[in-house]
Amino acid sequence: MDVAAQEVVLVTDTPPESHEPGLENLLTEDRRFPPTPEFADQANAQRGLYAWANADRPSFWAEQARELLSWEKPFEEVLDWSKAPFVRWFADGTLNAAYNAVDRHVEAGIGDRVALHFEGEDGTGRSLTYADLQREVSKAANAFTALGVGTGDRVAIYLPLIPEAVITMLACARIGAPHSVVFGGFSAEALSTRINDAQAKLVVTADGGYRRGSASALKPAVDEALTKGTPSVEHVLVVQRTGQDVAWNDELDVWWSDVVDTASDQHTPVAVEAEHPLFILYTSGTTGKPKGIFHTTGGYLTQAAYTHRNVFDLKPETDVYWCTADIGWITGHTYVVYGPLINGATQVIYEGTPDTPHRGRWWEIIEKYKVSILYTAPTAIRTCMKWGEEIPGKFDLSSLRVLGSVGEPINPEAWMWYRRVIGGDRTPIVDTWWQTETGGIMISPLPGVTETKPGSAQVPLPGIAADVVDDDAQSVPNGSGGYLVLTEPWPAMLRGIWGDPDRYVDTYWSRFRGLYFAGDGAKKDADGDIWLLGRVDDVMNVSGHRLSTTEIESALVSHPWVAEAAVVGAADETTGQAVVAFVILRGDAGGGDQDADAVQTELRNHVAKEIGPIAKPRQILVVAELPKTRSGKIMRRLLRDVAENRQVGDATTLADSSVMDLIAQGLSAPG
Ligand code: 6R9
Repeated sequence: MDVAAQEVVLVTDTPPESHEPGLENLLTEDRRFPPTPEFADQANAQRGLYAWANADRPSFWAEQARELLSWEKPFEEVLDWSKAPFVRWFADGTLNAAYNAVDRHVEAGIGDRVALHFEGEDGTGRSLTYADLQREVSKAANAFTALGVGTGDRVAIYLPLIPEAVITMLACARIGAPHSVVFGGFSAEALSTRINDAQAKLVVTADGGYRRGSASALKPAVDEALTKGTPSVEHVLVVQRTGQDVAWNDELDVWWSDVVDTASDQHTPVAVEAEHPLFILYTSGTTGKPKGIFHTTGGYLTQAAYTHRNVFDLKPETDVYWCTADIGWITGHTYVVYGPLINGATQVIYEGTPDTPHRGRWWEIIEKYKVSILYTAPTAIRTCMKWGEEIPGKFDLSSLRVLGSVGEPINPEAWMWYRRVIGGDRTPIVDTWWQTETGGIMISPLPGVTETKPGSAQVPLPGIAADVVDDDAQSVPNGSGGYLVLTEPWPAMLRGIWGDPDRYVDTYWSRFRGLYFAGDGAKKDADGDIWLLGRVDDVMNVSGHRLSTTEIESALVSHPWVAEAAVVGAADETTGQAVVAFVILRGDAGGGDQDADAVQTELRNHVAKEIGPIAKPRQILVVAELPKTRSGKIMRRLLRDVAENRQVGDATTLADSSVMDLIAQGLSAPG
């Protein structure tokens, strides 16, 4: 059966037996990958970092802040936690983010190092050195100022992943105007809500961008967002990317080529206080209105630079780094813009999709630029698994030396595939747990130090304190599960929810007194290493047993027929909740040739064997796609609607809004 044209299979037989507690499968993972001596010897981060940080956490961070950043006025104060949960770091110091990311490298004599290799989806591209970036960012800063944007004013950014997106973010930082990037795939409605919540004065957009081989328009969404009433907006600045026709409003709209390209390339960065807001970023959130998470300058940049240098073992003189995230996601802020540029890295940015014009596009890019560090999401890895390993096999990936993963728990089998097929069984993998709210990586192996375990993010970084607690906020013993919490303030901590301090306290600090509640389930294994189990809202309760969606998904993906799986709990008269699984079969491994019943039986038995009969899905639905947000998170809420035969709820944050129709059509088709 062809993967693209699969029919949906629906089985509704007996509920799973309820006599097995099970669910130990992730904890019995016994594959281990110690760092090679060669890697360990040359690594930026050595084991001693943990002891150093543990000895005095605030001074450790102060050292990092002094070493990794250039301050206009050095700070004396380090941490102020006296008004917890509102935090201040390095508060009496001043600095500028764009100066740190760009100018100081030019001053240090490395202005001709490439900062960005831009690869357009259409095959066009250009490379910008740090000196180029300094000129471009200065021009944009002058133009924004001329358009009336001052220090403290907010700028909304609605752009494809092109150099102007990075330039715009840095130009905002240069004048101290907090940016609010809205992912280009979001609707006009989502855009207008975010513009209004932040009261943005300027919107920077483009005529369009290239996606899946064609020019897709962006400006019409801005035009529509503005018709909904956005009184704060004074100008819309439009980059010409595709050359497609746009509607024009003479009072508001200005072309980038008219005002930025013609502006002076000399500009003095505005030094701001360490606690000056650098950006607002709205999180998709499963319920309620989106939260405008805001980050400030000194602490955020310290952790961005520190984690980027140590977790990816960055050697700025020789590495070519590529993070595949869009700038509309926090990963794009911290690990495309601020972390790498502050560290003087050379990096690749790619505008388009991995399968345009062919499914080897990413691997071709790695071969072309000799990428040595790759940072991507489990969803992308599983998609590539589904397409088959012969595709990456056609390219020379020998330049790679570190691989990273972020966004969701990575299933052990996807981890193994990533290491073997992409990493040539040679590269360390860093599975990095963090959130929009944490600003930077929090839990991750260190590539020259940690013996890695497929599927586990393992240990808090030096300087970070995390724990797993039970309902009463008590630390759980090794071998048990509970909720992930952060127990000490960290420099890149969110400073709040824009305009709503109470919601900040309620959401993150009320569940457990004095602890930051991350909203993720987690377990500690026998060694005390942390395994992330998905959002707490995704935990199911089947016959009184708490089952994690991640564990069952990992069990399904460990079967050779399965490329991707999403599991939800659906209301069930007998068991309270029942497990419903949505699976995508692998084209290359026999799964596609099986008939529906065989797939059902085989996969249900497989889950029973891997985890226990309690975890057997009541239904397994074979689908061609899963509904995902742009950052690759499966929207289980929508699948739950399907599993419970409800009308599908709000799907506006889906990367591809047609997916739910596809699933619904499949369900009603005979089969
Ligand atoms: C960076 C980012 C945050 C949520 C987080 C968790 C999930 C991210 C993960 C992971 C397991 C990892 N998550 N990384 N779960 N292992 N390595 O993704 O930020 O979009 O705010 O999402 O993503 O559930 O709470 P954000």
